[in-house]
Amino acid sequence: MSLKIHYFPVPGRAEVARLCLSIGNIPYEDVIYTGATFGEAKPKFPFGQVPVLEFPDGKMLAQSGAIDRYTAKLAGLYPEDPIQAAFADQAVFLLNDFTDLFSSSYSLPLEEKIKARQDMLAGKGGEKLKLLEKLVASIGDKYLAGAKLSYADLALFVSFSTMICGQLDGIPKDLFKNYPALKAFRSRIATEPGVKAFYDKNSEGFRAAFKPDA
Ligand SMILES: N[C@@H](CCC(=O)N[C@@H](CS)C(=O)NCC(=O)O)C(=O)O
Repeated sequence: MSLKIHYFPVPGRAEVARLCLSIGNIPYEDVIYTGATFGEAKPKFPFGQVPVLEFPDGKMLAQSGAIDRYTAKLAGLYPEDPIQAAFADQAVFLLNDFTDLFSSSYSLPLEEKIKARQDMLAGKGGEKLKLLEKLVASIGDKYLAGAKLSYADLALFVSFSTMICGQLDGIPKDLFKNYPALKAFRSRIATEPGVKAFYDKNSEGFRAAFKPDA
């Protein structure tokens, strides 16, 4: 019996954990839901939402932030040095400040969604992207926390790749044209051997944009 990740057939909030387990060579199984099968399964999840990580004994862990850190620790992708761990978390929390700005737009009708996202990118979202650009520029061609890849690099990579996939209404594929450090960082993390191996095997849908040259 291996770990199971319960989620939808998209990268979304499950992708960092999938990448961590894959890079760490830790066996896991994806349990994928459609709208209808999720409705049936919803009551069995701790907080009625996914992603959920199910342990071999049937225990279930919810909240992507907890799942990401746990799987990163299993895979050696959560820094052991408390200071580096804090810097990894700092980058992820700044990223969350940006992605949280999107959450209310998902349920809007198409035209309102596009407008809300464009306004957000021109306002508060743009301010967060500038902060992310500054942070990523400060590490040069290194990693966000210490001398090696961590879950923070993966979290930013997943989020940035999703943003430029061209399938999110109101978010242009060239979002990073004015953010050269973010663009270069995304491409660089895509070439990390474990990341590249994962997307060589998984390149459908949104994941076509998770390649180095996307
Ligand atoms: N804070 C939670 C949010 C989880 C969440 O919003 N999950 C969504 C999918 S991305 C969900 O399950 N939506 C269906 C529902 O709420 O019924 C996390 O990060 O795991």
